Amino acid sequence: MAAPFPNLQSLVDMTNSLHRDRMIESLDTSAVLVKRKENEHRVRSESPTLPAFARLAISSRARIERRMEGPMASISLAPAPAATAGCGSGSRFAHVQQAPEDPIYGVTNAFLKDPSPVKVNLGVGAYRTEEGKPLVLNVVRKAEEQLLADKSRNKEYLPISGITHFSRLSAQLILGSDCPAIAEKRIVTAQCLSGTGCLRVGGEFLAKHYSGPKIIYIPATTWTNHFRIFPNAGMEARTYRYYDPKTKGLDYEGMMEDLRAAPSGAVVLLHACAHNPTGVDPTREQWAEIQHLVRDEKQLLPFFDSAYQGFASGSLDADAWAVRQFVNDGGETLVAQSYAKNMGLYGERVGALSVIVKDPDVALRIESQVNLVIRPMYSSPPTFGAAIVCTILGNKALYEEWKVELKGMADRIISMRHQLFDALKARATPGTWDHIVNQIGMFTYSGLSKEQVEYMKTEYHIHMTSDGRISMAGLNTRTVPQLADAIHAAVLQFA
Ligand code: PGU
Repeated sequence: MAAPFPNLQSLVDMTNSLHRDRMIESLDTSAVLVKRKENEHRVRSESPTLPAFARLAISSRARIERRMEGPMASISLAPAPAATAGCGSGSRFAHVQQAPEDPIYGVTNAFLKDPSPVKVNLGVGAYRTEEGKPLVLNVVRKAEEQLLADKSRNKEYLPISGITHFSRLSAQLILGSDCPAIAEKRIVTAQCLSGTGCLRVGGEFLAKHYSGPKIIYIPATTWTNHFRIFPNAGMEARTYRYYDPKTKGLDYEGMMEDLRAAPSGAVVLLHACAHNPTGVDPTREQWAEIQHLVRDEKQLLPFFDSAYQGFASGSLDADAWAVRQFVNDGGETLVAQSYAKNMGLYGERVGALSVIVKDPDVALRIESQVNLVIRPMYSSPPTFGAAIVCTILGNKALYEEWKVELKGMADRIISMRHQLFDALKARATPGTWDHIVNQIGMFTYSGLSKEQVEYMKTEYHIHMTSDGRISMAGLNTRTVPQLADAIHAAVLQFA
């Protein structure tokens, strides 16, 4: 019978060499860090001020190198010393570094770990009821019941680009049912995995097939995931100025200047409405000038991220206004739509990516290439969430009911803005707080500093992202005073 390790010596050699490589690598890392520190402080390596840690790293490396020149047998197969075992010695993944925590999911993790009974999560942009509970819309429940009762439904794979009916209804929702691009078949819409999936697929399609510069301009202050999605998709990400902390409003001049300086034909990411995290949107006059710059001056390609249609104003049409202006001028445009917030389908991962072009033949070819991006990524999208959307958008009564529920969510958020503003006024909290009522959508970009946010977490168990963003949808009448007290104390503490 063959021995379990036919060549024990080669196993010993392999393990030893892994240990050695890991040790040398980690010591080299230490030496590099030390070198950097040396440069920073202009400390010469022979200087007696060289830290003990540095001397140890350098001498240990020399020792190990000397040792490895001797017979392999002199190194035992014993477990690696504690110091290297800690960094995963022996594993082919030992070099893997701990990734930084996601700025938004990290808040949820900290909230879950907080044992306080009064803790409040104002981090993630997810709607909560006045009772602080996640909400499943009534229309969604009704659609689910209809779907479950329909025994003709099956679990077959969807086509690569999802349910065709879903795509048509989604395009109509964002562009308006009278949109010429739809009638002229100059549009390709694919069902993707919520807003993130649309942006990722759209980004990769552009990286592979866009004839202009593969550079996307992203607002300097934006949803943090944008900065990962596009480079991962193969696009170079650059920023344009967007938010002015002094005015807590749009840095319109800065934005125009940066877009004017972009290479002609570059892609520009625009938030369709309710800019995340700032809650600051351009006015309609400013949009018209942005459109002129994008289309006529620079031939930029607009890529709209629409994650909050209906959430900003309570009106689906008003919140789609900017997108429709661009699409209806006949120019080419991409749109990523999410149903996470406006239908509360967060975890169902339902979204639609539309590419609107000038020519129906081009649209057909684009469709084939978008499919080729999707197929090796996740093959085809999930069924149930999109079926819910189809049921609601395809049924007049349910659609009307949805609009009422959507407005209800938007109105509750707006009412939270007023309650928080009034509570700070009542406390005479130093500073101006008008932006709480002036900003639009799910978030207030409070202007609170990292230190203030940290203080509010430890002293008041209020959890929010470190940039001072408050998810207003997570607030309710009961928690407004707690937040106002926390803000008041934080402002006084770090005046
Ligand atoms: N685009 C913007 C501007 C967003 O704010 C979000 C979600 C998305 C796209 C993607 O949403 P999907 O769920 O993929 O449709 N931003 C939320 C949700 C949490 C997160 O970071 O994914 C937020 O809290 O900012």
